[in-house]
Amino acid sequence: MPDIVSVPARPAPFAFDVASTALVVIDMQRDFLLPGGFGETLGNDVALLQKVVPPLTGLLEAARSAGMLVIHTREGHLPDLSDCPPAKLSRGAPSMRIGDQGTLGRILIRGEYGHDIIDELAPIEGEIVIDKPGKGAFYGTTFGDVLVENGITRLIVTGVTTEVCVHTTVREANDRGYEALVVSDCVGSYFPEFQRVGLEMVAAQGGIFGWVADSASIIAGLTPAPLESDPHQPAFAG
Ligand code: TIU
Repeated sequence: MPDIVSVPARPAPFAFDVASTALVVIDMQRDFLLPGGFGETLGNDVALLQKVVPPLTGLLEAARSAGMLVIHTREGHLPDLSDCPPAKLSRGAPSMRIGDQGTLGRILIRGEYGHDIIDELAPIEGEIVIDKPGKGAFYGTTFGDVLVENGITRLIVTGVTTEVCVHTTVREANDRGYEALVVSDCVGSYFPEFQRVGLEMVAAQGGIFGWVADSASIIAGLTPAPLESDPHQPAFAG
């Protein structure tokens, strides 16, 4: 694999080297993807997020094989809700509120079954998990310190939802000087229109706060091309 990988992206190719780039997987939690969780209490059709899982599984595998740092995040609160702003707790008219007992455990509470990452994308040994109380990965967490400690300057960002936690994190990253690539088929929204426009917003105006590419382009860049067979050699030695 070349030291520097360049992938086709909007608004321009995105170049990165594996050693200084992290794959960030945002909030792929049961609370957002499965019936009975936080996402459903807000009135959303959580099935819409399932399409993210197969391409993200493929990208995660490619990143792991390439030796890239993988960082997962989880949105959620302490059991006593001391880290949940009253405005977040009281907002809207959900069917259940944060901290209420649901079928996957207490809604959006750390340590509960629903708060954890879906089985298909479960972190493996050596991967970092950042628990965050807000929408952005930097607010109230050690995420920024982890990036500095690991010499990370570029982020490949995936997860849910595109216009909420992905956008907030990418905007926070941009303001801190990081270059972030959002993976179009590895981020998802409960609103197809927000998905489309959310991706456009990132790359518009010359990439006002990031880049956008699909997972196939990144996987192709991370995966060494097979060696060309020599046409002068017989296919079988024997
Ligand atoms: N509701 C919604 O679209 N998203 C969130 O509340 N959190 C995340 O995006 N993770």
